[in-house]
Amino acid sequence: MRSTLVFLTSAFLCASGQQIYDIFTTTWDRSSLFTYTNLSPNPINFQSGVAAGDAVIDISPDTLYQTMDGFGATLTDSSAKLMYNLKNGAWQNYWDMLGYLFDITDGKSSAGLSALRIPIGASDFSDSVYSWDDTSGDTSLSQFNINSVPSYVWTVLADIVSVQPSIKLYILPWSPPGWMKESGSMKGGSLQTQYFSTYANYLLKAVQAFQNKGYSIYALSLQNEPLNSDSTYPTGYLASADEATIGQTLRGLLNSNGFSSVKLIGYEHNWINTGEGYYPMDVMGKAGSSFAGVSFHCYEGAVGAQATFHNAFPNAEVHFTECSGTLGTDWWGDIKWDMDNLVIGAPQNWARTVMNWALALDTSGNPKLPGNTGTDSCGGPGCRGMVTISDTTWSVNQEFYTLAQGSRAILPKDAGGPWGQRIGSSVSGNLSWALRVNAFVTKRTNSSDWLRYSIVVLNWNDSSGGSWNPQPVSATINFKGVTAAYTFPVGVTTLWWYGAP
Ligand SMILES: *[C@@H]1O[C@H](CO)[C@@H](O)[C@H](O)[C@H]1NC(C)=O
Ligand SMILES: *[C@@H]1O[C@H](CO)[C@@H](O)[C@H](O)[C@H]1NC(C)=O
Ligand SMILES: CC(=O)N[C@H]1CO[C@H](CO)[C@@H](O)[C@@H]1O
Repeated sequence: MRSTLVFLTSAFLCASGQQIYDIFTTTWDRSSLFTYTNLSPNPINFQSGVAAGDAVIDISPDTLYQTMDGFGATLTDSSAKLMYNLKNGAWQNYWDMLGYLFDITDGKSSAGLSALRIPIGASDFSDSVYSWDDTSGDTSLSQFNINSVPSYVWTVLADIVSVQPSIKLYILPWSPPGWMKESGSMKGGSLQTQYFSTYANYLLKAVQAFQNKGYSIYALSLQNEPLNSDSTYPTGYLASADEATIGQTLRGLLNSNGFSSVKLIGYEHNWINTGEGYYPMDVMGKAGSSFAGVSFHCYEGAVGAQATFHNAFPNAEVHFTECSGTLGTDWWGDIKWDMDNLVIGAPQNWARTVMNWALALDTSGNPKLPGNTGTDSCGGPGCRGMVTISDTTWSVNQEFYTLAQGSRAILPKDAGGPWGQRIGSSVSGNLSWALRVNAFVTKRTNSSDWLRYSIVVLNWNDSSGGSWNPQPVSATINFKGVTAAYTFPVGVTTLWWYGAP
């Protein structure tokens, strides 16, 4: 009896082939907001003889690109402070929020953020200007103190890691300690040559200090936005040749202190300066064996710069580590831009990560560094956090929905199992322009289990002849010789199916 049952089950699987059961949807009119639909018991079948839709999505499962590290945001001091206050004021709301943001468990309707950027010292979203060693001239770094970080950061980090123990931590300073700079201040200026090796040791100590607190560091950068020196908040200029030099020293220090797995990431700045000889190219050209790759921000240039870099250094990693929403902008317009350029565009241009700037801010884009009220950092209307926290309540913004829709497509199917890897996809047909599509395969712990194939789709067919006219698109998905039909609403859709390895 038992063996008959097993036989019937596998016969059923073979006969039915791939099926779509799981769909997450966010629509332009917000009638669906990262809404999960389970089609059971009426899945969409992949079969032969299905007529082509108005848009035809072809999946190329054998065209394999980069494996994803995941989606995320930056835990600034300000974000941590707001989250900590939420914990004290409304314990259950806080834990609900952390679960919705960070739980990667298969089958959960949560974003499963898996990359977290943490400043080493103050940023423009801190209560005060501080580094982890503010003792002038302390070249032995005897006064180095990781607990100069406000304690609420450690509380919130511990809670995040309790929800998502495999989260990848990316750490980096907004400035070296002021005394190492010719300006004498963390606000602008550049590192003095005489402190290059001291600074490398400072960064090694940061990695060691996290390790001593129980956190393994995944990646380390030498300077946030090294071409931005601003006298109103922690920033620092660091020339590409100097980043290469210090990176080589730091790589040696990390390797000889048991941190050879910590990735060094260069550049950390905008989608410009990517021609031959420019910053990211220069760092990799001079110190390519010390750096795993480089990371980009969104505030200038276009995402295609990532591909320009990749083509010059095909073995180097590309990360996308910062973009911020602006308060008061159009919700659906932001969804379209973020999907096109970040959630779909960045991985299609080789990024392994897609990160928003602030994890959390209040309704006014605060709290900012006191005195930093000008237009220099998050000026004008202010920056929007991925989450808005207002006293004891929290809500998520457009940046949450786009990243969540992307993240669910690449999270491990098996606990502790492999992450999603980008695969080939293309769109044709009369309405091909209406869809932006990216595709991934997630491998399994047991090599005989079926692989998960997922697609993330933006339908931005929202107007015709200049007038507002949101239209769903009847599409077909071609996969290994069979076809599934699905009508994509105007908005974002993430769906998946399983296929034999
Ligand atoms: C595209 O439109 C043309 C003309 O309207 C039609 O003949 C053709 O079948 C359409 N193709 C697809 C793939 O829908
Ligand atoms: C992998 O899955 C196959 C088929 O279900 C099973 O027979 C095998 O025992 C599994 N292997 C492991 C290591 O779990
Ligand atoms: C702008 C535009 O061309 N919109 C198209 C959206 O899709 C419908 C059909 O589903 C077309 O009729 C519209 O022209």
